[in-house]
This record gives sequence, C-alpha cells and structure tokens, in this order.
Amino acid sequence: MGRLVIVSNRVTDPAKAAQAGGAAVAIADCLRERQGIWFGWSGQLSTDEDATPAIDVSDDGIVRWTIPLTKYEYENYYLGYANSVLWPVFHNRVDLAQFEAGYYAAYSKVNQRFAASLAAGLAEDDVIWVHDYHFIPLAHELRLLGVQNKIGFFLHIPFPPSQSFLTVPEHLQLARAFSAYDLVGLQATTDVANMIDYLEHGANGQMLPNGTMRVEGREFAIASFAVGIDTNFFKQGDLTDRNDYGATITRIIGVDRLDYTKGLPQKFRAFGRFLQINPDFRSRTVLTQIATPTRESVEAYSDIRKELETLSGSINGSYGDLEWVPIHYINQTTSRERLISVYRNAAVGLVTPLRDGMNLVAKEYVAAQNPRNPGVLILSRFAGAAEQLKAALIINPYNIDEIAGAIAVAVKMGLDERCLRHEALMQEIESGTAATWASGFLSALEHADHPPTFPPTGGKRLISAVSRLAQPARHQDPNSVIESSAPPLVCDVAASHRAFF
Ligand code: GDG
Repeated sequence: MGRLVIVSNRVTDPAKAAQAGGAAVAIADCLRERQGIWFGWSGQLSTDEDATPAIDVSDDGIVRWTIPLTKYEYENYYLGYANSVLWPVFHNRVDLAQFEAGYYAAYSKVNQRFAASLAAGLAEDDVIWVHDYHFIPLAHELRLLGVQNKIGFFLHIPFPPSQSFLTVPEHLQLARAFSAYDLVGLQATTDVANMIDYLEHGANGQMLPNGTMRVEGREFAIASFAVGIDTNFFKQGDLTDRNDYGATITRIIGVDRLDYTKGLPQKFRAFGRFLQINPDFRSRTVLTQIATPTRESVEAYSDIRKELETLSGSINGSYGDLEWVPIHYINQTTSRERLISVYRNAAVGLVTPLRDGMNLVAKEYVAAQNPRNPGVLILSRFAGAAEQLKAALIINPYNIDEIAGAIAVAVKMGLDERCLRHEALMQEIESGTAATWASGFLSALEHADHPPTFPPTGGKRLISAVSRLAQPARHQDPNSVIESSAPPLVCDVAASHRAFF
C-alpha cells in the first residue's frame, strides 16, 4: 500500500482536535497510529483564491498539507452548504435547512479547488481517504482530473431516511458524487439501509448480486464501520474512587459540542423533572454539562445557546439553594487529559442526542470508568453508538419522563449491576477502537475492486431518476423522526433492563 492521504475539512493540531469535533478526534487518533498525510483547510481565511498548500509536520510526526479558504467560501461552502444544508438534513432537521441560492455553487467550487490542489501532490499508489460531508464531491472532481487511485469516503454523521435526503435540491449530484468512490463507509447499519434505500428509489441505483451498488454506470461498495476511541488513553491515570467533589455529591456528566442535534434542552428538562419527582436527591445531585461552543455564526446555534441559558437559569432558580447549584453549565473547552477525571468522577454519563452518527463521548465515558466502581451510561437510541452499547440504559431523548426515570435508576443502581453493564460495554468498546476502525476501513478499501468508468456517462440517467421520485420507498427507517408512518417507538428503562439481563 502506498502513502495514506487523509482529507478532511479541518486540518488541525492533533493535540487540539477536540475543538474541531469528533471527526477530527477520530482522524488524529488514526494518524497517530500510522504514518500519513493530512490534507484540508488550514482554518485560516485568505484573499488568495489560488493559494498553494502549506506543508508542515506536527509534533506527533503527522505531515499536513493545508490551504486557506476565502471569506466567501467560508460563508457559503462551510457555514452555508455544509453546515446549514447538509448538517441539518443529514440529522433529520429539514426544518432548519437553509436552501440558499449560491451555497451549492460555492460547495462545488471549493471541492474543485481542493481536488486540483490535492491531485498535483499525489503519487500513483497513494490511497486517499476522504472524511465527511464537506467533501462528498471530492472523488468525482479527482476522477475528472484523471486520478485513478483508490479513494474511500467515510461519513461521520448519519445518513438520513430517503424522504429527508430528497429535500436537498442537489441530491442527484450528491448521489453521483458518492459513486465516484470505491468504498463509502457509514457509521451504523441504519445509515447503510437509508443510503441504499435512497439510491435505489431516489437515484435510479441498482444493488448488484455481488453486493455493490451501481449508480450512473459506476460501481462502489457501501458498508458500516463504527468509529471507536483510543481506549487506552481514557483508561489511564488514577483510579481512586469518586472524591473530587466530595462523596456527598452524585455527579451526572454531559460533554457535547453546543449543537442542536445533541438533545441538550431535553437533557436539562429531564434533569429538572428528575429533581421535581425525586426531592430526596435535591442538594446532592449535580448535572455538569460541558458544552463547547461551535459554528456560532449559524443562527440555529445561537438560538440553542440562548435556550440553554434560559433553561439552566430557570432550573437552578427553581431548585437551587445557597449551598447547591443543580446545573453546572460550562461553555468552554476542557483539556483532553482533564476529561478523563471529569468522566471518572461522574456517577452517570448522560448522552441524549436526537440523532448522532456515532457519539464518541458515550464510549469515552465508559472507558474512563473505574471497573471496580463504574458509573452508568444513559444513551439515546438515536446515537449510532446505541447499536453497539446495548448494555447502557437506552432512552428515547424525546421522552423527558423516560430520561428522568433512567436518571433515577442510574443513581440508585447497585454495584453488581453497574459492574456487569460496564464489563459488557467495555467488551464492545475494546473490540472496536479507533485503530480497528481505521484498519477495517482501509482493508475494505484495499479489497474494493471496481474498474473506474470515468468520466461519467452524462445527465440522461439523472433525468430518468427524477421521474422515479414519486415511487414509494420500500423500507421505512425505524429511527426516522420525521415523515414516519410507523407507530411511535416504545422504549422504557425497564425494557432496557429486561433486554440486558
Ligand atoms: C462527529 C459526529 C461521531 C467535546 N468537548 C470537549 C472535547 N470534546 C470531544 C469529545 C469527543 C468529541 O469532542 C466529540 O465527539 P462526538 O462523537 O461526541 O460528536 P461530534 O463532534 O458531533 O462528532 C459523531 C464523530 O464525528 C466521530 O465520527 O461520533 O456522531 O457528529 O471526542 O471528547 N474534548 C476536549 N474538551 C472539550 O471540552 N478535550
């Protein structure tokens, strides 16, 4: 295998990857494991539209090729198409998508520019691994430039149900773009089912007998590869029992980017409900929520911030007293090392996304626990991690009473049950780490063998695909939050107990 070239929107100092989000954390973990090149945006803005890549080497020995964006590109490609169209739609929040004219053109142009810049530095046997929704068209652009290398794509966020994806005006261009890869990796089996459903019924795709998908005359593989964590990192350090905050306080921890997909208002409300119906836990239970600010210039993000400030103020005002503030709400980034003890000193990890590709925090919380006195993970069924972490208390984040009930079960859970659940969770987490995720994907990419048929055959098939849009989808996504005609999902904590034991 030649050099590994990883492409992602934001290339960062691996030590500061957390600020750029979970995808950067996973990539940095992967690049620490194997030598490679990291190509993408430097995080800087420049007026130079033709900047050549800057090359440097990080303290960990990772070679980085980075280029700046222009202000226009940042506003229309990054904040615009990537984060105000694709992010909300892929998370099933079509109501928040802003389908503005000009966003897609900027997105395409940045992909063309980055492809040209990357192609100039590639060797024949380099393997290219593109990450996330910012760069879906990158392989298509590289193919048009004659690049024949193996190119894989991994989507860190969920793939939505077909009905949601069809709302994107450019969905057919995106379908064609996916087909330019040799392998498309998704987080969970639900995402694979959603993508296949969409491609078959919304983009005239065909599932071939060998299990690959054909779209626009090009064949490619689709599979799920659940992202894992560097478990050894979170297991390190002092394992003494929770004593940081005094034995009298039971701490519940939440660590999330301040994002409307993370179910933060639901989490605050559920904690308030828990205090309301469990007065004996008042004065001795604290929810610590670390909510790292992100994409603050997108309106939906400033809205969620205001909502959380109001909610935490109201709950603290209603239940707090001179000695006790129930919600400890922090809008700052904490160091990765400090996070280990923050997780370890919390009796409950509360993870409530309304939709999430995987959710690394759930895995990090479990890995950081003292196995002799572990805390309890409460996890949304709509996080990709719920496919693996079945020994958590699985909740529906839309059901405030159910989360409040799970908190009550978690804070009262005996040592034997906590140890049993923790052991089962650790088995899952240790069998799928960041390293095994990367090697699993790269090995599948190496074996994906589909003859390149570029340049693509043209627009005819796109037009015939449009005529098929009225056909009903064959499969319904069981996790669909909108457009679902299925009866509401029933999930209660007692059922989760029964399922586990
Ligand atoms: C995307 C997908 C998928 C957060 N605050 C701090 C901090 N973090 C770190 C966490 C964790 C990462 O950021 C967040 O990862 P998540 O997976 O929870 O969420 P996203 O950022 O939305 O990530 C997600 C992921 O990509 C990977 O594929 O799981 O579904 O949305 O590692 O620890 N780290 C530090 N200080 C903080 O304040 N050091």
